[in-house]
Amino acid sequence: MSQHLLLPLVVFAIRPIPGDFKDSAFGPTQEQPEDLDCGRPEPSARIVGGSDAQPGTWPWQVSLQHGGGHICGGSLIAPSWVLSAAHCFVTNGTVEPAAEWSVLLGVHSQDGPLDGAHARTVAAILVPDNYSAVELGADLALLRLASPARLGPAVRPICLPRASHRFAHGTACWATGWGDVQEADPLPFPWVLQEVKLRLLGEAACQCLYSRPGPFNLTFQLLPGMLCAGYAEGRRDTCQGDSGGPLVCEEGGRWFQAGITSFGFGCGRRNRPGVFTAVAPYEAWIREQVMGSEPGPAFPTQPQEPQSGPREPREENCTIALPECGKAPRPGTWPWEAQVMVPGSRPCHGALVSESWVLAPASCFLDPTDPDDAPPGDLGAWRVLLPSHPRAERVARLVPHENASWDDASDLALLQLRAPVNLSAAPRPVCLPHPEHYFLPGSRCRLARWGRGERAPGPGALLEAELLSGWWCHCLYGHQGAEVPLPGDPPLALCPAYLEEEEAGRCWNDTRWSLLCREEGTWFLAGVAHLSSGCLRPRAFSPLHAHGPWISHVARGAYLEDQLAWDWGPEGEETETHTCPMHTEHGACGLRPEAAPVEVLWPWLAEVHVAGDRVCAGILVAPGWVLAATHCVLRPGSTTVPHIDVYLGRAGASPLPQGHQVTSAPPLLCRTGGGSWVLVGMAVRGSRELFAAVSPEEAWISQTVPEAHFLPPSGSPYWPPEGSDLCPPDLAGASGSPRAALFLLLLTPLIQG
Ligand code: 4AZ
Repeated sequence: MSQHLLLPLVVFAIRPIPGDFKDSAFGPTQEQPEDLDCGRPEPSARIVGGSDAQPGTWPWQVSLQHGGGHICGGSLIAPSWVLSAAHCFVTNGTVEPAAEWSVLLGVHSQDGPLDGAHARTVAAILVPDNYSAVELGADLALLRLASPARLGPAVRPICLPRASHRFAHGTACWATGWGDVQEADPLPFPWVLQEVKLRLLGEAACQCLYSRPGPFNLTFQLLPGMLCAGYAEGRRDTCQGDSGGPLVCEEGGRWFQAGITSFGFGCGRRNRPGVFTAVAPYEAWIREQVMGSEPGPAFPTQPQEPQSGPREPREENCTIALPECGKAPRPGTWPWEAQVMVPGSRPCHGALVSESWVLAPASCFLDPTDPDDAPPGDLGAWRVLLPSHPRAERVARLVPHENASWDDASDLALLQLRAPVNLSAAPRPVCLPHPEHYFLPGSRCRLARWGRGERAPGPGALLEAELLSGWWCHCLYGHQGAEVPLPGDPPLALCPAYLEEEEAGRCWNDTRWSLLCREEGTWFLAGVAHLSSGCLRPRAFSPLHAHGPWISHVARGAYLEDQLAWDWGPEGEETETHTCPMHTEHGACGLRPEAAPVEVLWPWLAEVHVAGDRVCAGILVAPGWVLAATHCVLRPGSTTVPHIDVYLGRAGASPLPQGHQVTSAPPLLCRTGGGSWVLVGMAVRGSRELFAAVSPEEAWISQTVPEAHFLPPSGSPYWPPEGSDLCPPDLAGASGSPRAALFLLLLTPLIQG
């Protein structure tokens, strides 16, 4: 074969013109000695889920360099021509100057030169006129080299398919490149060229996969001139940095380039195969661009008998692509629940995230207060118990998160099992969210045991929870003036509302939970509770989104799953930018969760039970203080303070005991422009409609309760447009309105648990 490659250029000059080329079908006996030999690597011996290529296996693979680094892949199609993707070179509709690019040929590892490796500058970059954006097709480009490549064992051209060439669905082809090995996970040093075997998918199958639920309202229309390759289950794929590189298929002992790596949704995701520019439909365009250049690319005739894959398009559907993670036969029995048994300590609860890896809090195994605490060396005695799995699994490796010892939100470790377990109905891994996953307010969630925490006490062991609005939770735990992140940005915290702690009236400080949220019947590990959230309720859970890349980097093959539900209604409340209101060390004041069980709708409302028979409304103004109307607390003429009980977090939720008399003392709350609620007035004795303004009492209240928060002048209530029946403006000034007679109740520590 090598003698063909070393043919002198003059022989190429008498090569048949492309139109006549179809007769020169290749094959050992039919080959014309004067043809540019293509698609034959020297016999010899990122890609996501691939492996290191052997040197010389893919001699047409080139690296396109810009600013001194690898940007895209490409393929050598003729000594002076490289085929790549348009999107590598087009910015804001303009093709970048060719002079800024160079081409590395014959490279195996980007670290060092190989025999025969060399570089060429680029003389011209040609992009089809109808290219505008990757998802609209025509994503291909031709690069004319300033001088021809030196062909040799490490540098050879690939064969191009004619327009009539048909690659059968199901054919196993290969994609190559130096791209990322996972989303946001670059190929590590020494950057050895990666190869991955991908199956060609039929148009219907690809469209069907891309129509399956995904984040937001993802829709994608496969267009003519595109082809898909990969697997419904994901895992093997091209990724960022592979773009422009070739997808090649062997037919009759020769390699043809079927596609150019173009795009996809993420990398290696289930139901999201890679999308390639199909090369065959662009035969005419390529010939037109290279016209007059000798030797030009070779378009050998397709062999009559393809060696792999059926010729006829197979009818394909995509029903097999359902998630394999996160399916639980019934809530509360979790097939991913893992217990890590370390001799001498209580079992540590974690979650199975793939056949070989368990995620658990690092603090189960490391002392979080001692950053120098070395991970335990002897894992030999550790065992992992999994549901419906008779054997206790051994642990091969413990990988703590790099920030585990100082950052609560990163209190995570991955444990690798010595041997992978067989996945079935149980054990089965939980699904993990990608970084842009957005758990919708109102999502049905559950709390599950996590770490060494005790089982939650009390009767409500099911621990059902409902996710509250992201904006509310972000502001409760965030800082005053903080901007609420848009969906997709990892939120600071996830706040689920659940009843158990509220009912028990105390805070289970030593109980740790993970937060599981369900989408379309599939459970995701959405977050884990950190201990430091104290007793501020609802508790904050650290979202797991941000850790997806770390988990999949360590535990290759962890089940990161696309968002399966995304429709949050027409208002798009969560997509609006918000700024967090007034904030104290106890959280933001005046925030009312939008989607919440009724008892937390007015989270500052207190039931004040006086002398066992009267009930009136109080307002929580600081963690230890409730404000109530004097007439509610004291009998007329009496100065003796009766016995008072205050109930929080249940206002209006529970029926009052027989014989209780409800004393009328409703508070008046108004909403500020910033979205927080402010106490404006307290009802005067005997009225439900007439309110005494609270603001004249500011000095007295703030003297008694320094933690109470008063809105600064700029934060005055937002007066709705005329005609609205909310908060009439004359109440704000309070002049002429009755004086409030108020009582501040100092609470006993019961409230803090
Ligand atoms: C990219 O950004 C890219 N998984 C290339 C291929 C794929 C996704 C992204 C397909 O260059």
